Amino acid sequence: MNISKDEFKESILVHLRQSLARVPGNATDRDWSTATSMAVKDLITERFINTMAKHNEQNVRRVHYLSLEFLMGRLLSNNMAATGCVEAAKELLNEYGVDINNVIDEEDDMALGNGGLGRLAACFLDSMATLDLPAVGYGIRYEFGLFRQEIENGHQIEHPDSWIKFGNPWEFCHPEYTQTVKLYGCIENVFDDSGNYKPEWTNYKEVQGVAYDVPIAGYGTETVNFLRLWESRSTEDLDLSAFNEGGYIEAVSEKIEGETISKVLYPNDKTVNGKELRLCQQYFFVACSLKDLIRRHFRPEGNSWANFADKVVIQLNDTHPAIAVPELMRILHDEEGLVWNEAWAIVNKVFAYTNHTLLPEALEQWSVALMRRVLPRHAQIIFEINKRHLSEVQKKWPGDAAKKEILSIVQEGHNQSFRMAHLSVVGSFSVNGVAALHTILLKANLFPEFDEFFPGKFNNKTNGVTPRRWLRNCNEELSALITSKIGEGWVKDLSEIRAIEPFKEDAEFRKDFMEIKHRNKVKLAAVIKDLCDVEVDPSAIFDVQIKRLHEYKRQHLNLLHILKLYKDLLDNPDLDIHPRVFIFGAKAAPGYELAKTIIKAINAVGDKVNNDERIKGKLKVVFLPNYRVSLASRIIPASDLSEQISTAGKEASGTGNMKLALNGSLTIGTLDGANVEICEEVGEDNIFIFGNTVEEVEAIQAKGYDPQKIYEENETIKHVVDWIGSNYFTPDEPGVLNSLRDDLIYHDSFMVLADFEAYCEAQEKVDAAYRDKDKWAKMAIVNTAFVDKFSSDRTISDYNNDIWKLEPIG
Ligand code: 26Q
Repeated sequence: MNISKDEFKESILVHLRQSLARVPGNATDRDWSTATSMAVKDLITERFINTMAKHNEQNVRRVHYLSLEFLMGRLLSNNMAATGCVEAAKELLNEYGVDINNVIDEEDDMALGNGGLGRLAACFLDSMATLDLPAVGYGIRYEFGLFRQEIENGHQIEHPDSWIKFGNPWEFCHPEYTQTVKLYGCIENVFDDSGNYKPEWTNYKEVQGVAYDVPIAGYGTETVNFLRLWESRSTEDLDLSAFNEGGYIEAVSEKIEGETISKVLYPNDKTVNGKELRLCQQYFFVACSLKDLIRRHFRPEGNSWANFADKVVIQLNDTHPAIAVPELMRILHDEEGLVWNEAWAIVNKVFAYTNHTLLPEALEQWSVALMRRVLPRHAQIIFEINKRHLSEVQKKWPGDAAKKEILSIVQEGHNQSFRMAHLSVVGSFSVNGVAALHTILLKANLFPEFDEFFPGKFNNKTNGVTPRRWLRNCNEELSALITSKIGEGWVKDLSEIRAIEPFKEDAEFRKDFMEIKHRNKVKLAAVIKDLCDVEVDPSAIFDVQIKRLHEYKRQHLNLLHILKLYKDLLDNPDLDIHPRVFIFGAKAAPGYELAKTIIKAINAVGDKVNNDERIKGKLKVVFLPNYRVSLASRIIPASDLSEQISTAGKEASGTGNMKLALNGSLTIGTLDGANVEICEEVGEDNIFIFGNTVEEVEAIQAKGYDPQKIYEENETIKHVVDWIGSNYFTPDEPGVLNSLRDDLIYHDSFMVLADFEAYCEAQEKVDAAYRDKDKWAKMAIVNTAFVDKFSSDRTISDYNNDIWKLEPIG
């Protein structure tokens, strides 16, 4: 803190009184939360001002992280830790009989993202600031983030998430940075005096973007970067003209149209459906951000387009902001008058693209017809980029039409469309995957021709998570234990945590480690009681699967195993298995029927199992509603077993796997995504790997996968699949789970049945290992000690050394 403890405590009281018009006697926990946040924000603001002054004076090179999603979660606890004022805040609140934990719990999650990709962006902001790198995040200030999930009668019900209804104490609104963006209209072919083509964009609609900044405080450093989120507004002109013609109501509804753009986050995280509003969102935030960073570039004297690429690098978080490539071409060529090749040389030095998926249904394509309507000039520019790209292809592979078709940005056919991944690869100087296996598959399966055409462009950056949020702040007791043994250096340099590994031989340490896990489980049990009204025994194995609901992630494989155990116990109530609590947290995309059916199935099985006295409480199945960042911080420290059971080759990386391992939860998983690297780090003896490998999956598919054959030949599988499809679990809603049964027998696109037996065997090994308390403790300690590679600080250092090449500004 750069003010005294007493001054900081006083500041909370001043904010309570002067910003909120409250006194301690009538302040609610929400008021205390806001007042405390404001006092912490003041601390951060001083550093923010200093950081920005330094960056501007030194005319630094910056990275601009463009992302449609930032899943920030809550900020108070992190920001207190970053500025070292936790103790002071606790003291002040205590003096007024207020529990700091209740105050922290008042904050609504900033849920401006779907899942892994959005949370990764948030972890990266934390690491970039902590490593003193000049970085700006750009995104959208959605009025409604990811929907709030309620479970009614076992079904997912979506509600709007109005996270700013009480205001957002962390942001600064900057109307002076408002940008105006054009959409729709047409392009007039105009030629200037010298006969040069000067396309003119006419008949467009305008919308404004208002900037809101959230300061991002590095941990244990003075650096404070910012996340700039754009909110859409109607331009005043548009209102006025309609108003003057007497069209008041029309003017107001036009206004609503303008504001629609930043209204709501699209809740699907895999299937892309080419919706017009989504394209408007993408262009809106990209156009505002580019204008904003160009304005910043030209502020210091001496900067020009000639040194733009020396000062600016832009990281594209998947293809969602890929329209930035033609937009920068448009600015440089149409507005700034650079010739095409000069403009393209700049563009190609500025952009780098991160791919997060191999699933074909998740690769973005925009229909040419839609693009022409919404962004007519961009459609032309993409065609021009493609024409020049294909002429290079022609030089390398003369006359090879097949190569051109594969490498083209344009997908021909009755619905001609733009392949945004191809546009991103062509427009960027770096393309990276997010885990070693993912990058191998990216090069070998998704983009082999591109890899050949652009040698050296593809590279790997294995994901990571911030140890501040995902160990230091979510698991205070374990953090204190670690710090008591090896000091607190690990919080900023996670490689230091390896020094706790030798303590696995220390009986006292093992006891402390496992007692902390137990206390975390006791706390989670209270949450489960509160949210699900189910009593669970903290000495049971807490078996956790928390992630978006998707067939490829195979929550239904987990469920089939639960059914097998349930049947085994009904057949033999004295069966000697260690009691287990199966814990799920997952949101399904609202239009994804099978995913929603799986949620219903989990809840239906839970209802039955949890109330069946015959099995003597040996199994509990709970589905925690409204899984989100703040709930993850409570589940993860209490987990014994981490379910990472996607079909090999389908999960690009996973990041929950890293958070759970870091908190001493053992992984049961396939050789997919970053699981492969977790296995390398912790060693095969400290992880439960099972199932078909990528090569085996490919071989089975090549031969023709036949789930029906497995179903008919394997008695256990037949039994559990039929059981799910019967009305045993859903007597009040006959047939609701039929689609799940039928899918498994007739499609099973993600090979659940093919991995079922191997999964059950691996689960038996888990059961056996858990009975040996010392062995389990050692394994858990090794996991915490040896996953330091998965710190997002390491990931960001790699991005910086290989791609961004920024100087840290201390
Ligand atoms: C695209 C177009 C239209 C509407 C929505 C979307 C959309 C939105 C979000 C598409 C994809 C996403 C999110 C993808 C995602 O979260 N991917 C995950 O990224 C993580 C971080 O790299 C990986 O760890 C996960 O493996 C990957 O699934």
